[in-house]
Amino acid sequence: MEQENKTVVSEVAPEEFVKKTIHEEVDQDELSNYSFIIQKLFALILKSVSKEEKEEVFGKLDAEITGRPFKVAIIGQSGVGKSSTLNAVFGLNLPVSDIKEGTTEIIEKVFHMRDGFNLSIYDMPGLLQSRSRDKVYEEMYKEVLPQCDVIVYVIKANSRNIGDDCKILKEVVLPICNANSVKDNLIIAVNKVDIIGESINPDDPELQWDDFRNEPSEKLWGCIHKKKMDIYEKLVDENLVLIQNSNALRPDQVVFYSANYEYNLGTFLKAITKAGKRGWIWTGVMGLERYMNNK
Ligand SMILES: Nc1nc2c(ncn2[C@@H]2O[C@H](COP(=O)(O)OP(=O)(O)O)[C@@H](O)[C@H]2O)c(=O)[nH]1
Ligand SMILES: [Mg+2]
Repeated sequence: MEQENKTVVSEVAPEEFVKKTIHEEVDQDELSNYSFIIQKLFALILKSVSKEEKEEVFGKLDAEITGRPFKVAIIGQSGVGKSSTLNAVFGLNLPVSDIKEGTTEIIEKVFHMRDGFNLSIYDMPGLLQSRSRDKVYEEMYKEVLPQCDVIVYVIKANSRNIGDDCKILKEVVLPICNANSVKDNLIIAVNKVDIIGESINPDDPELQWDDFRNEPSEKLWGCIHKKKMDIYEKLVDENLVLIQNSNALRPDQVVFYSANYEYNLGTFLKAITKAGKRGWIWTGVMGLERYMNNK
């Protein structure tokens, strides 16, 4: 295992980024149930097929699943909930609020899940820090995003203005995705829907999250819905989300959820499943089991 060094933010703009890979072991207890759902499904479908054909299909399936890791890039400003989202959606145990501002390292964290399946995570900083640093980050995005099966861009639902995020998505992230034919891998993840009410009126108990039922009250649900529509409207205005434009995202590539309350993760999972060519692998291999255990 490689040693992780603390990055010291220097005043001088760095010329380039550094790449390193850290391997992490995952607690096997929770994951002891051998055989992935996708393999079980294939076994059922192929019940009456010859042994040779079955072996061929399983060989190809195994190559897809274990032949290379499932790669996820997560982008967003510090504090939007990137680590919390990875923990909630992918069942990880990353430190939250682990401020790592200004790093110019590309760190690939490889999680050895089970039965040869590996999950690779790239935790990427958001742009608009400083012009020189943004240049390096943009180069980092160009290097990493084309390799990823899922690219998650995290926004806070309680932001007053998502203009900056729209600008980054429109001018940097989406063009990189389109240039590398990975636009379908991109998910705009709108986190922290639980605190939309608090940012409207912190004293209104009806706008507080219902911890007991783990869902919004009717009044808060109304606010969340309104916010959702406002965000969609902005994304459509900016040509980021459009149904009849092959360079824009589909509406279902935008998900609204709460990482802390693990609320609406089903929608997130659906978006991952539909992502690009390999999104289904996560659901078939790990996600569906995790989702079913969660509900
Ligand atoms: N209320 C609320 N807080 C959240 C949510 N997700 C993350 N947070 C909090 O936001 C802070 C930053 O989260 P973290 O995952 O470290 O953000 P990162 O810097 O983007 O990785 C922490 O205090 C989290 O507990 C959420 O869904 N709801
Ligand atoms: Mg983090």
